[in-house]
Amino acid sequence: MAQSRTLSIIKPDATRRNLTGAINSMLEESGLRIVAQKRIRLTREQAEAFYAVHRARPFFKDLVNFMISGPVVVQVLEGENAVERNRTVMGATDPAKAERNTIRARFAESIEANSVHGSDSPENAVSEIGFFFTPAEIVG
Ligand code: IDP
Ligand code: MG
Repeated sequence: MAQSRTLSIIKPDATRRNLTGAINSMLEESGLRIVAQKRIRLTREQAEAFYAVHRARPFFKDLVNFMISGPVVVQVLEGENAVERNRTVMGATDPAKAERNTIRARFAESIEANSVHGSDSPENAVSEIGFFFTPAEIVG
């Protein structure tokens, strides 16, 4: 079966509550493999660039402030249909609408502080992975 990759971010609300391991377990149980991972603090410039597609949205400034409010864990996940598989285990953006036993239903604090990011298409996955990782840092 063809393996593909996606970018995941464990957001500051989750690192603050020491949920990195719990979230990684759910990712692994869903069939994804963590093939690169690092804990970093985003700069404001990085957060603005990463979420540039949302620049015009009313929540943009708050979102950037939230994403730089604490450490994040950026990771590359590998598996079959990695983008879709990760979106499924993440759950809906709004935790109130997320399916039971998804990461967001279990852990998210709000629609903004929703614990995880996941790429939304294979094309965006490639560019988002390249935003944080060099090929040598990804060990499949
Ligand atoms: P996604 O993370 O499920 O792909 P997007 O629509 O791409 O959702 O939004 C990016 C991030 O922006 C969300 O994960 C969340 O942190 C934040 N966000 C999205 N919609 C809202 C909103 O209506 N209010 C506040 N923050 C939001
Ligand atoms: Mg998105």
